[in-house]
Amino acid sequence: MTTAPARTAFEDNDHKPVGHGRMLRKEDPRFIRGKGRYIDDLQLPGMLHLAVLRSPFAHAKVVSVDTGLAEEHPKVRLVVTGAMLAEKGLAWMPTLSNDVQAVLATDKVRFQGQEVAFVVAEDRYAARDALELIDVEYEPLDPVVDVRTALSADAPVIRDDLEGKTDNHCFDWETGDAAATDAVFARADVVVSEDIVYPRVHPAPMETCGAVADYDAVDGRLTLWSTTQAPHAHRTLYAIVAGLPEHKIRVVAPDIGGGFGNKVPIYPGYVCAIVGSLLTGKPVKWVEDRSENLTSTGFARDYVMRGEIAATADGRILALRTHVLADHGAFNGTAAPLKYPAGFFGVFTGSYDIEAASCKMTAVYTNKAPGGVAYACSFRVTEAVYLVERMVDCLAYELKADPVALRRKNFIRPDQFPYRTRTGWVYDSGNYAPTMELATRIAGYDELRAEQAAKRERGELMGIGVSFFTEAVGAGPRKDMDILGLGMADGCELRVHPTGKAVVRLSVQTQGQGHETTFAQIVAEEIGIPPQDIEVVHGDTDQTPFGLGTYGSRSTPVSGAAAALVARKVRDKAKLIASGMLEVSVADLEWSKGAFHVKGDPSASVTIQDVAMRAHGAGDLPEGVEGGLEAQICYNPENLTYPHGAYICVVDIDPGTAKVTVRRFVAVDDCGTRINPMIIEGQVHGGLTDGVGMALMEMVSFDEDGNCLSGSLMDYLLPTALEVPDWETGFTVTPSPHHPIGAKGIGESATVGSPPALVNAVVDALRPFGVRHADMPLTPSRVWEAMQGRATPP
Ligand code: MCN
Ligand code: CUM
Repeated sequence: MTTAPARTAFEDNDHKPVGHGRMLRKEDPRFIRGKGRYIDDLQLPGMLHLAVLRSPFAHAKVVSVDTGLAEEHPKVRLVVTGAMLAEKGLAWMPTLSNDVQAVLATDKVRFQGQEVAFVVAEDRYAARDALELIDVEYEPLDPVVDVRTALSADAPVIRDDLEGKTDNHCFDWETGDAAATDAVFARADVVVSEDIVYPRVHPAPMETCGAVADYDAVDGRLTLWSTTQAPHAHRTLYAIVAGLPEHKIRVVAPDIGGGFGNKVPIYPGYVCAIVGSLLTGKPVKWVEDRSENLTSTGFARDYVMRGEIAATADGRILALRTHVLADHGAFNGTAAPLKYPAGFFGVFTGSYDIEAASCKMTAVYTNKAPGGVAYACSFRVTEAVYLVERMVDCLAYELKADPVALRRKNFIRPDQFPYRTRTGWVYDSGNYAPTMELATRIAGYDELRAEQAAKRERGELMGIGVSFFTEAVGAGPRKDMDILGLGMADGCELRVHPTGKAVVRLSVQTQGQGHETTFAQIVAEEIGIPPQDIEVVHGDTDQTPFGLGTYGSRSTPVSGAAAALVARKVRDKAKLIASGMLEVSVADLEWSKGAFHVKGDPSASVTIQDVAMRAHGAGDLPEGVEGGLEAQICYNPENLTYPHGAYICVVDIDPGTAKVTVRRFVAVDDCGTRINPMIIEGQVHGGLTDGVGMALMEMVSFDEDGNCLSGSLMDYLLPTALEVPDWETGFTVTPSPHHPIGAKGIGESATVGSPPALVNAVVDALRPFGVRHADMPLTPSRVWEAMQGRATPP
């Protein structure tokens, strides 16, 4: 274990010239000069612009769509309706969860903001103007807005497009052992239950979604530049949906201004852009505006959970039980491995060694935008961790136990790893106590408790919140995990050029995580070429091997492993060549970063650059060795990786206004081997900020007619530097035993771990009012309600 002193981020591997270390980001010179290349920067000759007409109603019959006036607009080239798409068999497309979703509405609109028609015009303004010339006659229907009544007998049926559908039931899902869990609950000394809502939130990336489609009718090639986190998977789906041959489709993800899961699904807008280009023969650009992004693209969470925890009187946690009502919106657009309709919610047993657990989930359709798995969620580990970490605090409340001590007492012990949970997940490695210990040390936990006691005497409201999480990231072993039948393995290719410079080609795609830097560092560590001499190519299906893309913090666990292994493969070949150059057997060679040495003769050595030249140069290579120095692999992970962390938050609440101020936040993360500490710190800072947003400010809400009330950043509040404290970070290192370099993912850890710490802190501050739980977002009005002893309004 390595530990960082409090309030510093500098580490042992700070200044390594080669390999893992705190290296500045290679992509930043481009970004800080304003030279990033985003979708909307793309200008092609003759390019046309597309705008989408969206439904004002949450639920309505589409009686007629009259496009006559719009077509007369002098700058309009094309107007397309659902009926026109239906003629081509393109009105519906599959979602990532094997449901179907309307590209353009034909029969009904099912959420406010749903795509109804599109216009392609000579410029963006004309396209927008012409939308107003389209006359749609709607016949409004009662909307289903409240997830709790979606299944009642008189609820209107939203998905009457599905054959035989007579209700709004989406799916049921169960995990764990219900009977065993009930038995443990029956003999427990203490049982605590609580209703917990994880509200609907939105990833709200800085750049909204968009695409430029360019169909070349002569050679039948489609190029689609789009804001996608998964270019290869999208290419395959376009091939399947549009019937275009896959080798004629090129999907390019240029620079992406934040994804956070929002850019995993295929949106109707992308398909409309493709149709627009097919029909006009011109490149067509579609870029949505902020409101379109907030109201119609993949949301996150929206779980209504009943949690129950059973324990002994002295605080030994015995079992967890939960019932979940999941709101999936109008189409099940969840992006998750097919066998996992609730994502990885099954890890809701958290970091604790318990006897039994069970979960029963019912998912329903409502008249809201589709989505569900997004916003740095680790495939719903966010919801799972929030549930268990709130329940452990509810138990601490009832037992009058210290939340740190209660957690420590129940941790899975280091000797129990690999640890199989009661819901069947195998945690690869973990060492929880030292991580918790470091967090309490940085925070000065005992002093904080003393300060709190003194303040309570004076009627001041100070809260200390703790959370501990274990994530499951790196989907995933292809025997269990696929997206619409595509196995979740990743290709990687490495070429070393004659002069010893290298190019590594990845199937994953960065949205700001710094892959151009960190993947160069992984390869550098393995073959000793400086990271500056290694170019990372990604985000272009024509340039990179197939793989499933970036989400679920899988890039490091899966593609990171691929990059290390492909580099080792190249190094193995380099060793054969070096043995020829040094005229010794392979067994007599030693590798030390960047060069092969003859054992016992330090003067006899060749560098990797020497070998690269030889591999391409004149002269003989050893028997059976081909020229060139390159390799390709496809990596199928053996298991997920399970990073963990301990977070401690300190809040002050103004007793007069109920406003919460986050005074301090300590985050100790363990993501195994750390590739770039600076980038990790950036990921953690971002995720913690997300956590403050969700815990205190963010919520997608609807009125009773299904109007989305958070369609702008005036209403959907995002945190800024003003709402967040100076983050205090630390780390421990528990390598993954099955990952070639021991690395685990980090990209979503802080978003997963921080909301419970914050809510636990607020609830802790409200202890004098007898508050055991209050739902996010803890706005002043909600905190005020809690102080008055009233439950959170839905
Ligand atoms: N890293 C490291 N050492 C480790 C683990 C990771 O140095 N042990 C580095 C990686 O090399 C990478 C970064 O940290 O540069 C994140 O790695 P990883 O945890 O593998 O996550 P991904 O690269 O797969 O990123 C996806 C993850 C997800 S799913 C969401 S959602 C999210 C997140 O990343 N979206 C982001 N962080 C984001 N950060 C930015 N700036 N923008 C987004 O859209
Ligand atoms: Cu769940 S958001 Mo990320 O996995 O792209």
